[in-house]
Amino acid sequence: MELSKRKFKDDFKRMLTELYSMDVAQSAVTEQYAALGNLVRSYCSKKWNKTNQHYLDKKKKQAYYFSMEFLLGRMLKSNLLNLDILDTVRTGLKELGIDLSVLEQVEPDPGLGNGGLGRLAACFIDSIATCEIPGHGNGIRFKYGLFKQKFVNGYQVELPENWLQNGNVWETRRLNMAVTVSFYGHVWMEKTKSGYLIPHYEHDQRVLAVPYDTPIIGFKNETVNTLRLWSAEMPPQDESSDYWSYIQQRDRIETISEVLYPDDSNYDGRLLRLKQEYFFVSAGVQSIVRHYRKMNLDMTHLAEKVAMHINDTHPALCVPELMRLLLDDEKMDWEHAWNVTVNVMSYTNHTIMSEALEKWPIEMISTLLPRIYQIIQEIDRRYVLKMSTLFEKEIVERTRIIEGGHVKMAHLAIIGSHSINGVAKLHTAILKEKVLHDFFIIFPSRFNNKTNGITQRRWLMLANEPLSNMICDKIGNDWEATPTELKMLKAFRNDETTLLKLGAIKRENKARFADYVFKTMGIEINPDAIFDVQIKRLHAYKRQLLNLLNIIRLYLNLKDDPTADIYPRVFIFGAKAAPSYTYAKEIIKLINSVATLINNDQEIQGKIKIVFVENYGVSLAERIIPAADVSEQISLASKEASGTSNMKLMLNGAVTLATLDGANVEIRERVGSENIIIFGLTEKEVYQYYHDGSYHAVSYYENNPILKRVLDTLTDGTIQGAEAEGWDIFDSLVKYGDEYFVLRDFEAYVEAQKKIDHLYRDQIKWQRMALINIAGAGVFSSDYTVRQYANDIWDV
Ligand code: GPU
Repeated sequence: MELSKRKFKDDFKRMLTELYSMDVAQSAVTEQYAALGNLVRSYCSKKWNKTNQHYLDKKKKQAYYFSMEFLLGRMLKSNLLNLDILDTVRTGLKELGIDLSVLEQVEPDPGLGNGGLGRLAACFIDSIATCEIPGHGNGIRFKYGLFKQKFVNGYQVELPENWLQNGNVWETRRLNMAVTVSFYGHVWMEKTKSGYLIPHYEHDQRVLAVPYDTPIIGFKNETVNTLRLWSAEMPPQDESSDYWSYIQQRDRIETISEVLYPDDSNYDGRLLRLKQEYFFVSAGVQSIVRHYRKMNLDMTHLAEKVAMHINDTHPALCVPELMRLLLDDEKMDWEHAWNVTVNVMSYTNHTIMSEALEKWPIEMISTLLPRIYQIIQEIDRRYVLKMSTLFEKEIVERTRIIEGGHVKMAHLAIIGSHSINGVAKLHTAILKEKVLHDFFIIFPSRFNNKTNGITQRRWLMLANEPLSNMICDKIGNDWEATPTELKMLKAFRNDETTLLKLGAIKRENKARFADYVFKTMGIEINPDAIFDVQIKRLHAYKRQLLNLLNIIRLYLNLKDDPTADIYPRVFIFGAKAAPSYTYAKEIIKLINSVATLINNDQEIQGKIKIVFVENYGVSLAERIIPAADVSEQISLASKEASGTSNMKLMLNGAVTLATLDGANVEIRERVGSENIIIFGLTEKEVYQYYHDGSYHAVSYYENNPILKRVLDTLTDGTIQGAEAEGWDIFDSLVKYGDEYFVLRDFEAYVEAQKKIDHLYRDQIKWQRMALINIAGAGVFSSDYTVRQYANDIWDV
């Protein structure tokens, strides 16, 4: 947008006066932040309204991304960038004596997600608006985001994250668009003379779903889409109800949108979670159908105007909920309603891990959602009836929705969608060949791949301005709109000046991060050391342990010989564990204990250090990623569906140290095997081990003396303060079979780490690798990913 510095300064001062009756000198940073936030919102409000009006006037088909999680991160700078007023605002504020970067920190980081899945949803809605695709997010306005992590004596402690405490400048409450969601009670079907079945709900509990809308601003364009998050409230009071039962009832209802479940890739079958899922699904589907009705079109053509996307199985109840509205409200017959539903719905699978697959006990669903359960039963009955004529009994039994006393949500999502996608080529192949093979036999054409992506705006232009500026100096700014243009950087692969400049920028970013670490944690780290980064949820399959075992090995080397030629290294971890995931919490404690041991051992002269940042999240990622030299992507092959931090880190010039898992495979395709360090078992080898059961972890312990010595430190008192954890972890690896092949991959990992130590010493060579990684990262822009969704799946 057009905005002069002068106008901005006037607007800003006026806003401060309007909101707080203050001038700049009197105001506190919190007030300045709120004034700026409100101003930015007012700047986009016209475009927002116009976008909506345009969609309505042109009767545009719109996509709705249903997701339990949207891990947005702070919005202020991102909105300024996308409105193309970042520089104007920054210098305008400076002239008023205000530092924009200080105001940025005032904004709470809304943690409405656990990890990759939620952050993907956030990158997607940013890209959807940027690519001028008519598409919106639909989710829950959790009062409490993901817990705040603290370390107390090295143990993870969870504290509530009250992100809404000081209000949220970006949202608009729209009470007039509230809808009612119904739980419990009984349904009975009345057959009318004309043959329709009309449901009657008795004694059901009604919840008012109130939408809060946040504008999602496209990058330097006219599109402003909507993220609609629903909040659960008490419906208008019934005269007859008594006061105290009203209060109790209100509390019960508000609990629905109170807190995000802190589980990542793990299923927790609690009733409240099922309530949350149905709550935002029903509210979203109802409001979409209501909006469609405004256009006065026939309901049988819904799929021509609406696409609904099911982000993992959490919103799978979209399928029976749309059926319910079409059957009960629109009086459509089953076949037509089913046809419409399947054409509207699409589903993304984000994991092959069985512990993440949702399956709800029949009695839970049928009690909480009686009408929905009837519909699921009918979907299941018809599925079995139809497929039994075409396929063997066994395959139909294995793929049906209701089985073994449970409703299988993935089966519901697959049967009810016209498209099922995985999130990286390897992941999709495993779905087709292994995990969802039965479904692939039945619905081969529904399966497709959409490799994940990340937005280069947040993860390069905002997080790493020095690098972003340097890239513009070298190749201009076409890459901002067309990220594959980053490939032009390759022209500089042999230009020493460019390579050294790249190294200098990285060095500055590392120094800035080192300052931050010193100020916040009191740990001194050397910006000339290799910054080796593993940032992701703590999960056994992601193998933070493999990283740790190598660190212990290095430490033992240095203890044997303090002059050993080890290139200085800082190992940086960021990871939250689900509060109930004991093993993951034990690993956190162990890493922290090893950190205490190593960081305080004078003898090793600071050659290796461990920094485990507290409360890892989007804002911390924005500080760490620009400072990373090495990107650890070391999951057991086949287990990481895609990964997205791998893409963010390469985009910032880190070299990937990886197994051939998830999107790492495609990163290698882009940069060539000389510019990525690959090690470890392949997916085929892992499946072979499963097949022949021939993995015996204990023999690796017994036959590799280095590994044995490392593992023994877990139990021999070397690592103080984590004795119980050390034993549990030792046993999990040596005694209980080492589920994720940590010991099997140890030697290969050590060799790969040695290679990095060696490569880094030649800075020209290293920075060339960094450059080629940046140049190859363009294809992983979520702008491309969402265009593929829009073209191949949503048809918008
Ligand atoms: N993922 Br299932 C999550 O972050 N949470 C989940 O509950 C499930 C999957 C991740 C995958 O682990 C990661 O590999 C992928 O890149 C990401 O989803 C986005 O697809």
